Amino acid sequence: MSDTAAPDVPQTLEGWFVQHALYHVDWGKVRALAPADLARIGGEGERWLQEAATCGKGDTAAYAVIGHKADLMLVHYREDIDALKEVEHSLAHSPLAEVLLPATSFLSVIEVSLNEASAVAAKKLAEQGIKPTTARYAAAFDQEMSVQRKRLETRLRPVIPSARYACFYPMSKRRGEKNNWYALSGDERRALMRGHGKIGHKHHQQVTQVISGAIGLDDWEWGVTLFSDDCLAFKKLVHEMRFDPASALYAEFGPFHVGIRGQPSQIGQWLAGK
Ligand code: FEC
Repeated sequence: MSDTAAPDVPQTLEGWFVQHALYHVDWGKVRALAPADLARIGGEGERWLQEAATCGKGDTAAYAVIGHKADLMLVHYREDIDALKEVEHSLAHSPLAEVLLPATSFLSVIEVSLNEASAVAAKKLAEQGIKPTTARYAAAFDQEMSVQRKRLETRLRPVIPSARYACFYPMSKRRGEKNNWYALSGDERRALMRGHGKIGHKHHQQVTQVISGAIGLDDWEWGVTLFSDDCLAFKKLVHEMRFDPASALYAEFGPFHVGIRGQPSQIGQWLAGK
């Protein structure tokens, strides 16, 4: 998106591309494997995960998912969509894939909103009498946005938080006949997001959230990934947000997936049921 778009269209910065890839394990097949084959798949799985996690530009983490929606969630952060395809393809051709069945996946890109910052910049320029349609305005606005980009770099390209638990779900903003997020004014949306941020901030010591935008990329508008060492903190945060108007009136949610972080060295033991 251009930095000079109308200020009421939320400005965003984008970082890593993200894939949440969920798989079932074919446990019947795993149980029927000869011990040597199980050891080979476990060893190759460890090697593959280790390589994916240390690829240099991005990160990969594995989670054992609780419940029947999936068994394994892989979260990949990569520089671009091509690199996401590469990691997906390399898994499909690895021995680990012999015991995996795809469950679902979600494609998005880490997003930081400049909704507040761009409104402040636009106001500042208006106060200086710089008109929005002029080249001077475009240059000054771009300058401000590049300052923000530098400030937010570590949030745009993070390492996957090392917390023990992750909670992932997709969501969209409601476009109902009565409550339509996209028909609100910029000021109304900013006020609602301020309220949202305030509630979120109360939980920021227990939960790290990564918001990734999926408009034009997948079936929901955002991916929400929460990381915490206390999985009850997910319930407390999401519950409190349900009462906040930004969620109560304007949010639609997809399926929730909660997983326990596993290290590459654990995958062989995990497949063996230990
Ligand atoms: O219009 C948009 O920009 C929507 C993008 C967006 C979605 C979203 C959903 C959730 N968040 C959740 C947790 C937190 C926590 C903090 C927090 C703060 C923000 C800010 C923006 C923002 N969130 Fe959000 N959230 C979205 C955008 N959120 C903007 C404020 C500034 C910033 O941090 O970038 C507090 C973080 C901190 O202070 O350290 C925690 C959760 C959801 C899912 C909604 C639900 O009801 O479950 C949880 C989409």
